[in-house]
Amino acid sequence: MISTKNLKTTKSEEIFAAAQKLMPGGVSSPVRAFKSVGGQPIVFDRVKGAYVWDVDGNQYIDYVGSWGPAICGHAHPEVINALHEALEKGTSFGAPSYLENVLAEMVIDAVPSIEMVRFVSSGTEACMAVIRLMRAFTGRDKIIKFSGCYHGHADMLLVQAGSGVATLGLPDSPGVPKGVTANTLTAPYNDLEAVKSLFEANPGEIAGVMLEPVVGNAGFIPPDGGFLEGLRVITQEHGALLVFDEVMTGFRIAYGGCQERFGVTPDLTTLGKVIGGGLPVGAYGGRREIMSMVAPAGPMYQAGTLSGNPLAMTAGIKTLELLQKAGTYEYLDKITKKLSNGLLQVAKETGHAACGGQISGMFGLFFTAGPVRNYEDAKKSDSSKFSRFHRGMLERGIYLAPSQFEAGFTSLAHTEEDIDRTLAAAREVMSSL
Ligand code: KE4
Repeated sequence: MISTKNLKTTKSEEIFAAAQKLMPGGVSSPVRAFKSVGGQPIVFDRVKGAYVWDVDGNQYIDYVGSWGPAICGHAHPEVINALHEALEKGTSFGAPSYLENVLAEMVIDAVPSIEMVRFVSSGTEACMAVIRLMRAFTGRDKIIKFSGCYHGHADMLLVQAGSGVATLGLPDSPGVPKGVTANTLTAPYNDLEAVKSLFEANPGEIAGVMLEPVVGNAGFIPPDGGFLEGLRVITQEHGALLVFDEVMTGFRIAYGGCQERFGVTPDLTTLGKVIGGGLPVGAYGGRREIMSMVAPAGPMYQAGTLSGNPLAMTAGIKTLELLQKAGTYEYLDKITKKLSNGLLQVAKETGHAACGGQISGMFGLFFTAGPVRNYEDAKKSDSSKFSRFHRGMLERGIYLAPSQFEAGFTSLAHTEEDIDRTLAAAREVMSSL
């Protein structure tokens, strides 16, 4: 394994070597292993604000933010204090708690499509449950997803998925029976004609369409104008449901997510990451008539021991309270625009074909002239150049997502100085690529 030169990473290497004997790939989630960018993963010791420190004492500006939850900055003092108080009352109830009412009300007030919500413990669980709900409500079995979109690791969604599946270049996954994915149809992102053809070829059989309304799991890919609106019309025409997987974009693209920002209201929405403030949470919600099918109100079964966990609810409530402060999304947009535009400018000045962009606190960069409108385009980018860029930035104290097929995240804790430092490092690295 190539270790990151110049950085003292002795302890990281020792700990990771031991980890690889204990856990598959030495990690609890594949994308953390740096497989696609090469080099040793950095073993974190602690995080605070926009920064992480590794076990060797190196400090980095963090643009992963635990893959989205750290939108207020890592270990925000108000979140930590709220958790200290909550801890005194116990760590898990397995019974109704008022905290669930509070966070449910905040989610319902914020997200246009959500009239009722169910909490679970991960985005994967939320996406699994929402597929079952789509099928229960329509009585239809087929679903449409888009290549490069990732909706967690449930069997029926591991079809042409993004994120770690794309990162590791896996053809999908062994262990998923053909029968399970037979009902999962895929289309290229931003291709309304392909969706229309699938509906025409499967009349009355498609329960609904599920997508990342802004893609983060094939790198950052925004919807073309009219794409989301078109999906809304097509699904309504065919009596199918439209589901926005906002696990990553929820409360990040806007307080009300993509559906608020783009003005397109789906029938169902999945959430995660930010609403847990760094603790394990997922959620799914939507129109009352659909959600009323979920047990025990209705017949569609879904359950979870730690669902609605009081600590996770507490961290989520405090995080959303912080995000409600005036100027939050303007600030995220401002600093992330400066970062994204800066990276593209540096690439241009150092002679590298690059494209990318940002919306609010989410951004991406591809080493290709572009445009990148779907996963097929994303795969044409120079991912080996991305790997060298990633390592060069790491050596200069900048921690980017360790894969071309991931988005980057900023937080309210990132300052203009952090962005300037990042761009200076990018100029050095890109000049040497
Ligand atoms: P989790 O089960 O990982 O909480 O959520 C799955 C999921 C669902 N939908 C979207 C749009 C997602 O982005 C995710 C998870 N995102 C990845 C990052 N691309 C999590 C990081 C990881 O897998 O380690």
